[in-house]
Formats: sequence, C-alpha cells, structure tokens
Amino acid sequence: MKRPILIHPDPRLKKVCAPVDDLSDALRRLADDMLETMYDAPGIGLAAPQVGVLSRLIVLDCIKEEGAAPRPMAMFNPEVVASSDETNVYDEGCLSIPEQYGEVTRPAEVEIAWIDRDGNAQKQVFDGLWATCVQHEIDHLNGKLFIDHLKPLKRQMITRKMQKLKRELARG
Ligand code: K1U
Ligand code: ZN
Repeated sequence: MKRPILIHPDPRLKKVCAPVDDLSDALRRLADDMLETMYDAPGIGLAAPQVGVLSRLIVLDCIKEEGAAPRPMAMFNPEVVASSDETNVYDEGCLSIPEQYGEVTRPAEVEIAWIDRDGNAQKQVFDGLWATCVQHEIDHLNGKLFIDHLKPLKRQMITRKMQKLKRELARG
C-alpha cells in the first residue's frame, strides 16, 4: 500500500526516531509500503519519518539504469560505523522537498551496519550514489534534511517555497 509523503516543513521531519526493538510483521509491511511508495514517487530512497512513522527504518534502491534488475534494500536501525576521509559532492533532492536541489558534501565511502528484514545483522561498504543516499536517509532518522547542510539563506528560500506549496495544496 502506497503511503502519503510528508512535505517540509513538518515537525515529524525534525524528530530523532526511536530504534526498532522487535521485528514484527507490521514493521515488515511498513518496509514493503515504503518501497512501493519510493518506486511510485519515483525516488531512490525513503525514510520512515517521511511517511509519518518515527522509527529507525530506511529503504533504498539506487539502480537507475533502464532495464537493470532492481535491488530493493530495507535497513532497520542503520548506523554509519566507518566513513572515508575522501568526500563527494552531489546535487541532492528529497521527496519531502519536491523540485528543490542543493549540493551536499559527504564522505565518499561509508560502512553501514543494520538489521535486515529477517532480523539478521548486516554490514556493508557503500560508495557512489548508494553512499550518498544511505547517508541522506540516516540523516532523516536524526531529524536532519539535506537543506540543513546548505547555507542558511538558501535553506530559508527553499523553506519559504515549501510553505507556499503547502498552502496551495491545502487550498486544493
Ligand atoms: O529521502 C528522500 O527524500 C529520497 C531522495 C533520496 C536522495 C536523492 C538524491 C540524493 C540523495 C538521496 C530521492 O529519491 S529524490 C528523487 C531522486 O533522486 C530520483 C528520482 C528518480 C530517479 C532518480 C533519482
Ligand atoms: Zn529526503
């Protein structure tokens, strides 16, 4: 089931999310719903707070090539356990901040530890777009948006545009 995506500014997007204790069927269903919502958007990642659930769960699939096999991933309690000194700059977007972009500098390579949907501990090194995306999604779990990495003036300009968009959407 597709879920509505919250649009910035929304207080739920600024909260630190709670760790997942027990992997229930409801949480696995949430992960499936988030993947459906992400593919439909379309996007390459999604974090639970973006659908209003304040739990530490993210999904991602950074395979963008037409015709390539999808690689959906769901990560419960994801954590950065190591990051490279080398950095990458990427012009990031966000499904909660539609049609706005900004350059964010992040470590080029990160090692991530997480719990998979079967309850098994996993650890893997990510680079390229996968590294950018997984860091963007973990930021969401800590109440941080990509615009929080930008200069205050650009952040304020984007927030004002989003306030206007939300007013227009509410009017219908
Ligand atoms: O978390 C989100 O809001 C999803 C976001 C993830 C992301 C994008 C760019 C850099 C880092 C993280 C998106 O998926 S925005 C949409 C997007 O980037 C995209 C959409 C269709 C095809 C390819 C990319
Ligand atoms: Zn985002």
